[in-house]
Amino acid sequence: MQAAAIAAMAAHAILAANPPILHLPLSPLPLNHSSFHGISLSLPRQSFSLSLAAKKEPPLFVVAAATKKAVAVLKGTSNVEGVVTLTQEADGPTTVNARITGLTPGPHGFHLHQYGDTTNGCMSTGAHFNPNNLKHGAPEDEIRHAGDLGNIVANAEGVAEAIIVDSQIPLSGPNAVIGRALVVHELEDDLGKGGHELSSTTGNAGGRLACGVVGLTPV
Ligand SMILES: [Cu+2]
Ligand SMILES: [Zn+2]
Repeated sequence: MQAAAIAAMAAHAILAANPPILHLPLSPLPLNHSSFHGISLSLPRQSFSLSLAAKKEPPLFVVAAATKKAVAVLKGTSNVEGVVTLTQEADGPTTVNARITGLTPGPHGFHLHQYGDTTNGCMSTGAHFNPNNLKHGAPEDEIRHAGDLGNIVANAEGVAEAIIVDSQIPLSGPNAVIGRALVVHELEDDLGKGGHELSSTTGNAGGRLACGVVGLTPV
């Protein structure tokens, strides 16, 4: 409700700002008849101050700062499946809410991969999302792929439920993860510290059990 109200106010602000901006082209009017001088002289002055005010508080910024929500439905060739939601308030961190079933009990690597392409199953989602060209790591590491979300842990029933808060997987802007894919792996992600040749690229997390493309959903 609050976000809708802000959006409505922003929409109103845009509408209210439009007439003064539209008045600007009227400034050549002083070339017209002398009887209109009084009006045409005062109008540009008014529109100048109003358009300055509009620049100070761009209404579009308010709209862009509203809550954003996305969802990924994970599926694969096994019976592993799940639903993951991603929510971001303004420019804050993204909260990932995951529930994945059909896993073997224990930790499983969980990453945001580069592409939302599942033409060849989870294999075509590419490598870990890595806009800063760094090595694989843990979510809390400074040196990590943006897509490194660590491990999710399945219980004895094979169900993994996790809430992850991360600031490197925004839902808008140049590094937005909309259109990319979430992948859950066969094995534990060693977070780059396992000493395996794959540790610095994939955390040696094994096969890709299920994946899903991150898409926008209503807030
Ligand atoms: Cu992965
Ligand atoms: Zn990684």
